[in-house]
Amino acid sequence: CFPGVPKLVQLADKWKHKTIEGLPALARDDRDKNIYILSQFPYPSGVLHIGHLRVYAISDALNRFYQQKGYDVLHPMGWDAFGLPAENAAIERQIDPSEWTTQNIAKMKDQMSKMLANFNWDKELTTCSPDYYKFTQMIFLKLFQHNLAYQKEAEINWDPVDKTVLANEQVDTQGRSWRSGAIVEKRLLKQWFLGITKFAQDLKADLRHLDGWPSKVKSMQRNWIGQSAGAELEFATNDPGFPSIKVFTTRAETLFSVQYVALALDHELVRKHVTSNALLHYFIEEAKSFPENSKKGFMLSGIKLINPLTKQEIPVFVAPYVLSSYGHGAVMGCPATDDRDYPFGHENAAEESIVRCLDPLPGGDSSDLPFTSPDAVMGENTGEFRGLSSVEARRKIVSKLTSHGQAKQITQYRLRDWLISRQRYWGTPIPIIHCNDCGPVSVPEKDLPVLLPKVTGLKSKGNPLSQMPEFVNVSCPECGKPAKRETDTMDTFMDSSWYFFRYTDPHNRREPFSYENATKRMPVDLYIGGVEHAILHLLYSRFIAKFLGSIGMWDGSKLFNEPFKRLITQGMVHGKTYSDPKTGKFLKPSELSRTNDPDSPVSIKTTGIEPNLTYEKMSKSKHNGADFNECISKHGPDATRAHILFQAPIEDVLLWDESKIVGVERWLFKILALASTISSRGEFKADYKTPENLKQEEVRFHNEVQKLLKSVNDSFEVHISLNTVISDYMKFTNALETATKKGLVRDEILMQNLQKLVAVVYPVVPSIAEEAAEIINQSQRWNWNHYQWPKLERKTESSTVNFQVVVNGRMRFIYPAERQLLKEDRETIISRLMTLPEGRKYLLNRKVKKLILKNNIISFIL
Ligand code: ANZ
Ligand code: ZN
Repeated sequence: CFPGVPKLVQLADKWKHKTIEGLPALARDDRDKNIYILSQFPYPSGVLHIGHLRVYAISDALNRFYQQKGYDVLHPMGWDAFGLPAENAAIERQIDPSEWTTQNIAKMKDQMSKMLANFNWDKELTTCSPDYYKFTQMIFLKLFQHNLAYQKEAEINWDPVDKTVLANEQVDTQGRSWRSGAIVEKRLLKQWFLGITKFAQDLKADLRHLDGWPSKVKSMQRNWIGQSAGAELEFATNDPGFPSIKVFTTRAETLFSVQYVALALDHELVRKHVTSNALLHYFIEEAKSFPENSKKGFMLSGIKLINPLTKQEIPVFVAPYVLSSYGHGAVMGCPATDDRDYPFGHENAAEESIVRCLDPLPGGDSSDLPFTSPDAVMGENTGEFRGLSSVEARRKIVSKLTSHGQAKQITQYRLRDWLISRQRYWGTPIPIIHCNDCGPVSVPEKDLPVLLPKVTGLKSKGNPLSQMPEFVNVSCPECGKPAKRETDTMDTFMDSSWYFFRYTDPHNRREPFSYENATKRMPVDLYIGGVEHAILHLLYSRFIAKFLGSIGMWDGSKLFNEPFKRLITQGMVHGKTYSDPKTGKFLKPSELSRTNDPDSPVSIKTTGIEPNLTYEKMSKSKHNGADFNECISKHGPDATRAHILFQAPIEDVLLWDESKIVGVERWLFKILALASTISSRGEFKADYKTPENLKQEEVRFHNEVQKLLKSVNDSFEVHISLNTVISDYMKFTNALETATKKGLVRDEILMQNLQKLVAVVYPVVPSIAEEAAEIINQSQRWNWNHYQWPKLERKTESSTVNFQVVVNGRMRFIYPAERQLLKEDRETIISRLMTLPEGRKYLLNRKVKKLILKNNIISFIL
């Protein structure tokens, strides 16, 4: 710490009340100037960590900046409060999850006020509160009424530890649950889905309009949606009960290489045969546990297909490598050109040799199989298409088959419908009643919310709702007969897919939000959050926003009903990590010895050797965590905020090194010292303008300050580059300090610029700004509005110039004179210079051949 730092902590306490309130509303120049700044709402785990500190430091600085510029800023905060951790904590501790959640929210809110974050607490929302989830249910019912929520028997991912269904996205590449880490099992269950795929095309196409999004995030979204243009082709069968099979292909020109068709395990034709074929049944049961790249297959020996182009007969296999939920769950197998079909064909259709149909482009090599390049030339045995490029042949083949009714050009998406059912307690109940006669029926709007019943002593994992007869047994809203309530709750991504709309109208009791409020405030202008949400949360939110737009609940047509105009993804915060170079073991602070000098080397206590130093994701096991509360109570919130913004550009990983905070602390003291020094130089007029007759040093100072002010402004408004803001603050402070110490600038100009400095540092270090403003106000009779963002002034030019006098190419002396001098004639200039001793020294009795005037140079050729 810089000596005296406790003072920074005291100052924050002194001004806390005022700073967390934000700015007193300024008289606004323009009522329509509003902005919506949002940081992703946290899960109420009970503690904020350094990563949160980073996000809220960013969003609060932007929030205050826009307030100072006279905007009506919406900067709300809330809690993403449903989900497993609360439920698990409740089971462990035998408390009500809502109680646990409420306590955690209180703790985290306190931390937010400790860091001086100014949020619109009057708009706070909590997703587990009935006055929020009532509207989550209402939105679900709107989806249901538009056929975008439906039930389907589906093979689901079952987490045997948490006893719940997981979305595909929640299972990692090793087949483990993202939360419990357990190996996920496959089960067949009736589940609720949302029809996000109906919006796939817009979700893909509209990414093009999101100029304010990092391109990395857009490409992640694009890949996730996975659009591919191709064709569906029909293969006739010899089964009169099942006359044809459709396959999806992006490479129709490879029809000449097709040697089999492979079907997914649950393809309709397979299901038809499985009842009468015990071997097939056995194969399918076994195949469920095969790896995804399995080469195993089962031939449906009675069935033959006809290649629609070559009319050849080909066999059909059942193969686990075919995805049931992509295209038509059927692949035309081309061992010669596809790297998945090649090993499969080799293993299963081996008696025939591999049939090739493509040659490489001139100069290329195709000796290795499979030859997968999509840019090729049609080879032997391709009839009328021989010699065409593969792209050209593809087009012609599809159009030929289309004219025979055997093909159709289509676009496929990898995106699947969104599985939202969860068999868990702590979530929004799905507002549906199942009736034997009427089927699934909406809970009438007047009966919303379907309250989550209180459960005392949550015990087993799993879903307690299904074991509560008083919850389950109801009468059908349509026919009045006994019926059963749905007991699944919703995926919590559903809660967070619309919360940004609710902030625009948080107290509306009738509807999720009013059309007017949402249309006025949405889209969110600046959305700040982690890259970990780059895919799902953003995709679901975009889907729901587009859906709500499509049914006229808001008008976002200016930006294609997109919810987030500009997206800022902050990088992670990594901690200083020490490990033993021999064993690789992570070391605790207590295992290290260090001197008081932060720059001297650290050593391992037991061995005396120097540990390895790396920066890694903070975690308990690496003993590299920085504690939010500790940091703030040691350095104060202002220094902490400035430090975290200063250390790295927003999008980059931030290497947290607390010792570097000293520089920031020193800077803050400099501001306070300058406030005292300059204020003590007298009393100044309140409303003076920058004087006209600036001396050259004053001009230089003035211009430097203007340049920095412009840079600070643009870093906030255009580039959102907050590390640059801090370094510009420091430059500004140093310029002011130098000018003050050296007496280069009139005191009134110092005072004027001190005020500007105080105003512009406010977004990042509000209590320092308040304190400095108070110091100034105590010594001055006027009061000024230190919240007003300074207007940029023109750069000025000095009326006096330091002319360099050059004689025969060498600079001889400096002549300070008014700029007007340049307009005088040659004789006047010479006689003015001759009044100086240096002028006489170089010019007396010499003949001037030439006199050149340029900028601040007076050059003589003698
Ligand atoms: C023949 C072919 C030949 C194919 C070739 C590719 C290369 P993308 O681009 O990802 O959309 N396919 C179709 N349905 C499938 C399913 N249910 N499971 C697994 N694979 C499936 O991939 C499209 C290609 O994936 C399609 O084009 C099809 O194989 C395969 F040299 O048809 B292709
Ligand atoms: Zn009914």
